[in-house]
Amino acid sequence: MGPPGAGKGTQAKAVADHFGVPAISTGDIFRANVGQGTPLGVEAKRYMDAGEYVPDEVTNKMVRDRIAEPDAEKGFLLDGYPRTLAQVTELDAMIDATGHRLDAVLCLTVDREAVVGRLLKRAQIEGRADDTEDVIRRRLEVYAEETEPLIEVYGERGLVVSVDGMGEVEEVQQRIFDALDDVPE
Ligand code: B4P
Repeated sequence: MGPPGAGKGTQAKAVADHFGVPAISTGDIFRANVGQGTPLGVEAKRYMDAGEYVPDEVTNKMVRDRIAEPDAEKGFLLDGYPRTLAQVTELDAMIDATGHRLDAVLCLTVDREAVVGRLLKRAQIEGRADDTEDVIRRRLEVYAEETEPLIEVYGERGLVVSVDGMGEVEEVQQRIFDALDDVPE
């Protein structure tokens, strides 16, 4: 978990590889569908381009289907999900139904100026439609309204592992591994 530009996608792959599980990124799945022009992609694009969240029903169904795939049988890392309270409830139900357990909720903390700078830099390299200054501002607002409160929800369950996301990618990665070492098996 973390605001747009915190480094979620950047770090997720390395953490998932380390634990030998797939990294399931809702943003990546949406972008792949947008690229292929599927009905899901056409619907998601409208929201993503405006900096809004894709509706919960659509996102929840997509994650439920992805988690049911064989490579997720032994566990998985979720990148960018859950982002709303309704998604938390749905994830709880999915976890119960599949016999999995939520081990930790990793939260990357970063300064607002740093995330804006990172996303504007990515805009120059990748040209993502949601990396313009106006859309970034909206994404940060939506994050504060919808997703930040979830940190308290998971904090009350004792699951939050907070990691400083400032600094070089490798430095942040090392902090993540150190913090996860302290999570009980
Ligand atoms: P995401 O794909 O999750 O986009 P993001 O929040 O920008 O994070 P991302 O993982 O891409 O970026 P990162 O911080 O790694 O979501 C995109 C959209 O999809 C959402 O706005 C929403 O519309 C939709 N969506 C996704 N999940 C949803 C859900 N559950 N419910 C509803 N809608 C959903 O990296 C950003 C940049 O920073 C990169 O260029 C990276 O290279 C750079 N960077 C990373 N770490 C750095 C470091 N330490 N130093 C310098 N640069 C760094």
